[in-house]
Amino acid sequence: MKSTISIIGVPMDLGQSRRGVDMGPSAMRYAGAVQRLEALGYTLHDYGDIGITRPDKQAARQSYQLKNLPQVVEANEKLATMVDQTIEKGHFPLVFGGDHSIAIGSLAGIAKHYEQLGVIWYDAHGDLNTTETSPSGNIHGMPLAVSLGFGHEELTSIAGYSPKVKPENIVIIGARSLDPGERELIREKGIHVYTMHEVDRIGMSNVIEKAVAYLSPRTDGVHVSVDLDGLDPSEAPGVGTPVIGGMTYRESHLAMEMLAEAGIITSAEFVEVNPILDEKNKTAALAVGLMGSLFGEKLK
Ligand code: 5AB
Ligand code: MN
Ligand code: MN
Ligand code: MN
Repeated sequence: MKSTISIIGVPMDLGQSRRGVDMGPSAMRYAGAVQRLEALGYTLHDYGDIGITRPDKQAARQSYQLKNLPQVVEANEKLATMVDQTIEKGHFPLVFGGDHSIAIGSLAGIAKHYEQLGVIWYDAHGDLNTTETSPSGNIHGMPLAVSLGFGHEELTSIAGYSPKVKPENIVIIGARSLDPGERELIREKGIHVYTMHEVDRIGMSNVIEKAVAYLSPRTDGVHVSVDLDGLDPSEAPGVGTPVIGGMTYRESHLAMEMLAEAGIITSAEFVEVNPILDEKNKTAALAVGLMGSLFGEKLK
């Protein structure tokens, strides 16, 4: 892994309907993210938080079929530029959310640097909805579809190109809540999904081995997008869309440790930490622990 890590915070809650997830970056900093990674020997640059334009009236939140579309587009354009610049500098981009709609900007900034970018999507959800299939109008349920080139044109065209990733370069891990349109897209595009059924059946160790064996030869970089609701709500209570029956603390650490060992990860983001819904910053601390594992704590 690169020796310099650049943290970019995205204090955004506009891609969904529950307030508080905009405080995720602060909570992860408070839980000691910078110190944790410095202790592993990395040089850290914390670029602070990007500025988010809030809709000026409550009414504006409801006035689009996609909630807060203009503000989400603006934030993701900014994020894409920031991420792009950190990669230009030779740093490892580590993005703190914010709701998962920010993956649109992360991937937009990252993907232009890779011919075959791989993506590991650690999440209870597929985030593969489009304007047509979304049951909620929440953009945090759409970032993976958008990055594949499906969805609202203002979202897919962020950073001026589309698509960002190819369906065959994606692996979803931990899914247990998929909407009908998402299932259709998964089937149609042949996206690799390890649902909780597979995690239970073959174990996390085999899931990650298979994911790494599949992605490693076909990709030239891999982004890991960790939605904290991938974990069971008993371990990660501070999330806006909890789904029972998720991955455990140990399974998640094992996953991150094995990714560290594989040495394939070139960028990462930790999203959906909502301190308002959390219990004494437990979920933010969990996220920071997972960062420790992803950046090789166990290998030291
Ligand atoms: B998250 C749902 N599929 O589209 C939708 O937390 C939930 O980033 C999306 O994974 C959850 O609204 C988005 C029902
Ligand atoms: Mn999720
Ligand atoms: Mn998600
Ligand atoms: Mn969520």
